[in-house]
Amino acid sequence: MSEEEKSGWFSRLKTGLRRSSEKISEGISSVFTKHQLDAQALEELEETLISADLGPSTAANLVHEFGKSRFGKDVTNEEVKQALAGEIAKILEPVAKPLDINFSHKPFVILVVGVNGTGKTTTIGKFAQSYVDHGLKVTLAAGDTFRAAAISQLKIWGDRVGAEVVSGEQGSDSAALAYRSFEQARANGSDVLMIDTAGRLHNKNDLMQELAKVVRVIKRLDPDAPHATILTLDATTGQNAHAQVEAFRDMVHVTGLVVTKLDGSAKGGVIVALADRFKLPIYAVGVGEQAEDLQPFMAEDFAKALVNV
Ligand SMILES: Nc1nc2c(ncn2[C@@H]2O[C@H](COP(=O)(O)OP(=O)(O)OP(=O)(O)O)[C@@H](O)[C@H]2O)c(=O)[nH]1
Ligand SMILES: [Mg+2]
Repeated sequence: MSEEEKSGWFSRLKTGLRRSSEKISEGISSVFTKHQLDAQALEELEETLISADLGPSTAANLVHEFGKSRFGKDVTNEEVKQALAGEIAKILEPVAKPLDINFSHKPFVILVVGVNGTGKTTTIGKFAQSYVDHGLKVTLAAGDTFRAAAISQLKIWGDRVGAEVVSGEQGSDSAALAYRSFEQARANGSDVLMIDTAGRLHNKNDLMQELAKVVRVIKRLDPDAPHATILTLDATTGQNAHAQVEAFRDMVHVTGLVVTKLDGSAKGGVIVALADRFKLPIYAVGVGEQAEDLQPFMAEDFAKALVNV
């Protein structure tokens, strides 16, 4: 990324996170009117962080770390924000890992799972665009055979980015489709195969069975596949994201997260709580619906944007 692109991206992240960062900023301003970091101020700071979706345990840890070095001292709002951004960045640093493609697998198979509406199909389109931009050949599998609209949505992305789309009839077996897409991606010399999945079936058990079957069937062609499994999470759902990680982690081997809809969400702080609790890599974040709205997750930038420093 060039410096210009970087600063453009940072300002978009900052704008996107404005509703989240306002909450934290205003909370800090009202806490530190008296400028002394005492027990009550720390408690109020903790409440502010919880209300910004950082979660009770992460908020407690952050405030504890922060209080250790500064308790009883005079502090300014700006110092509080800077220090907080630093502590948040420390939590985020270990999970800020882009999705690396291992080219010894051809194709490198990426399975994308998540609750309906969290951004699976859009995220696939965005990743596909960036792979194609880097000169890679990409095949997409319309594994969400549950809805006709899902198949056409993926085809639109395929046409847009120049990726072959393997699809079947609505209601056909998604595991069979995944198998066929793998064979086709091998035959057409693809570097990457991305498999879309349904977010909702008749019930959670059906979804679990179907995802397990997709994985089982893919492994017949390559025991190491899928080589990455992305779970998409919608930032606007806040704390509910925790339950989604737990549910999907039990079904499939989730290797990393993509957190979408950070533009305009007031719950962007949930990323910090997720990072602290699950330690799963955050491959990228989504700040809009267009192909260029997916960017690698950068710990320090995110921490600064969240606290608005
Ligand atoms: N503002 C915003 N909208 C997004 C983002 N990512 C996805 N969307 C929108 O969210 C809606 C749902 O996205 P999809 O990609 O269809 O979600 P999905 O997980 O495939 O949904 P199902 O196929 O129903 O399971 C679409 O209108 C997307 O354009 C994002 O980062 N920001
Ligand atoms: Mg979809």
